Amino acid sequence: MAGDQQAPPDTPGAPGRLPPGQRLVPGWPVSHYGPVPRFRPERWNLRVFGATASGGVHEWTFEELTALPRTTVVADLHCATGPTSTGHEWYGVPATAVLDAVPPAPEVTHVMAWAEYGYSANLRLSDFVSAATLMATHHNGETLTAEHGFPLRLVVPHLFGYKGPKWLRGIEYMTADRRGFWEERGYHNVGEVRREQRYSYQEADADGTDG
Ligand SMILES: Nc1nc2c(c(=O)[nH]1)N[C@H]1C(S)=C(S)[C@@H](COP(=O)(O)O)O[C@H]1N2
Ligand SMILES: [Mo]
Repeated sequence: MAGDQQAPPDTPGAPGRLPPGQRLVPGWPVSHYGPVPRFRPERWNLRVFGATASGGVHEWTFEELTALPRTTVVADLHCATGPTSTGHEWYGVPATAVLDAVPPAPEVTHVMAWAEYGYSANLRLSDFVSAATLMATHHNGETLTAEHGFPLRLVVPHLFGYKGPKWLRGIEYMTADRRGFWEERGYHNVGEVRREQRYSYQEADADGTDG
């Protein structure tokens, strides 16, 4: 690992451009709660459910998912506890492709992103449809590794890392907000990096997002 390597100044997340309160860490640490799930292609699906416009549930197998539009996003990864890793080129399905394929009911305001073992993260619909939000299958030109979320991981570059579930399995359309896994355990309901929204005790200052 290139421990003392510094990104050039014009690279997103280079030291000069680190968001407030973040520190650059070498390489790409692995950080999550619980075990790393095993991918079983015959059982795997991505499920879109909740307040869909049709009222139905939509499921993609992994093969079907790879037929959706693809995009590349370069972004840094900011953990709410401080570490930032840089140089991530994500490739995968833009979140907007989910909305196009499975339209939400007009009342939908939030989504819950679900992962294996019940991990979840709630997002405002506006964060989910942000142009840089994607469901990544690849990182720096290679298939995601198991510990970084293979086969599918949500990436929401402007939000802290806990808003991007690794081992993504579901998108639930919601007509009201509901807290996800870390949001129920003291982390900020919104999680915007730029505004340093790390912990739930800060929420009184966040515009109307009190849980
Ligand atoms: N399923 C799942 N996804 C998760 C987490 C987790 O505990 N479970 N942790 C999140 C947190 S807090 C961070 S900072 C990033 C870390 O991603 P990395 O291990 O690829 O660096 O994963 C996020 N996605
Ligand atoms: Mo994190």
